[in-house]
Amino acid sequence: MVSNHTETSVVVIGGGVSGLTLATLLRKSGVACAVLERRDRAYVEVRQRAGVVEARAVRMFERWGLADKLLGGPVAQTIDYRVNGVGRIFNLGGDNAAQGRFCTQQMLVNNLLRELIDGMGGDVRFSVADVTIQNDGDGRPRVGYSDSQGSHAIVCDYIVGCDGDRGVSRASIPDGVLTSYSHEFGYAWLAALVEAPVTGHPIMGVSDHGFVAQLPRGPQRSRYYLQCALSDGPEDWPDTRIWDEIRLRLDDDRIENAVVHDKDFVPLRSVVHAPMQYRNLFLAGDAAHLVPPTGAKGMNLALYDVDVLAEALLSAVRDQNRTALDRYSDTVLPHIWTYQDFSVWMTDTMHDAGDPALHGEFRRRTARARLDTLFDSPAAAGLHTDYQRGVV
Ligand code: RFL
Repeated sequence: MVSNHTETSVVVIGGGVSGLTLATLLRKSGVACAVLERRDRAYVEVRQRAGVVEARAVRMFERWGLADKLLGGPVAQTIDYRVNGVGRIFNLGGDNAAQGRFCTQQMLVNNLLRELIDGMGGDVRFSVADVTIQNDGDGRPRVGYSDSQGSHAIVCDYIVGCDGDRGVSRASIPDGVLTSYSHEFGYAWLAALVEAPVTGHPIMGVSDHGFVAQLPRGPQRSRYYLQCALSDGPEDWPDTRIWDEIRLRLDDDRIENAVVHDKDFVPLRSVVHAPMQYRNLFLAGDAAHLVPPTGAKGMNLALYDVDVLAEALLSAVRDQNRTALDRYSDTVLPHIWTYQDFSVWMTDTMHDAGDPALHGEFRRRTARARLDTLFDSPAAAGLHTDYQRGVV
């Protein structure tokens, strides 16, 4: 077995959307950086998740001169909020509205890989295992890992943990440093990728039988989300049940069965780990916080973190000024809490307004009143639009 020691400025652990975006921003700015990813490139390229890059994040990519290379075209500026099959179209547009761009997380990750590795010769090491972090303040930080060639160590100035909720970065921080704040909603979503496009507007559907959504995932496909029990698994949801429930919850018998490509079960929960830094280790994206997917903010918050972090790392590396880096957690957390609040609002509203067995008739009526307010009050509609765009 070979043992290698190398050196760089920033080691990014995790080559998902946050790690690859950060590495691309740093590389573009001339900062030396290596990404360690435990999966192989083919796996990372096909992993499916989020769908829309919000308007704030579009502006961020424009600012870094990357929007046209990385993002797709403008996204639908409407949401069809349905209650038991009756639709009302909420318009996110308006004159000169900053627009989100349609870009599945998979498309963005593929474009980032192409730009970073194939375009800029970036250093992304796939299929690594046994990542260890030395960040005890005694000398420069050091990241160890192994791969098919043997064991390796990288000496660096800064480490960024972009390795999701179950990664090694947050776990390496000593007990007592971080506080975890969490909320469990008590139900889950079945996420089904199907061979059927959205034909009208993206749908967020309230129904007496539980929540249902249909969101675009390319010209031929869409993803349906169905509220289900936390204990549910694939054996509880054969394809025929999925289509029966979609027809029932949207109150539309005309919907035809189509191919279901995959089914994922996602427990709905909200978590923040704070502070998002310890010595020379910084956490970004799902490694630091989780939101329920109802507000479609997880990827967008990850992009926010790495935007702030990239600027702070540039100041630290290029100008030897650590002020912004030391304030990283304090800078991003207010934004994270704002969108935690929006995600809780969306989740409670869309689920409480549906099946009264969940939280009772009183909560159902207040949640439906909240939805009505979006259509009755221009002030409420304006605020909702700003949340959707990510500019609150
Ligand atoms: P990722 O994308 O999970 O990437 C983490 C990477 O770290 C690697 N890794 C390791 N590498 C090295 N060593 C280790 N020990 C490692 N452990 C893990 C992993 O292999 C992976 O490559 O986290 P990141 O970058 O923080 O990005 C977060 C987003 O992926 C996430 O927030 C979104 O997908 C959330 N999300 C949505 N966000 C939106 O903004 N809009 C949406 O519409 C939206 N829909 C969704 C979603 C998440 C969903 N699921 C699956 C929870 C819909 C669903 C169903």
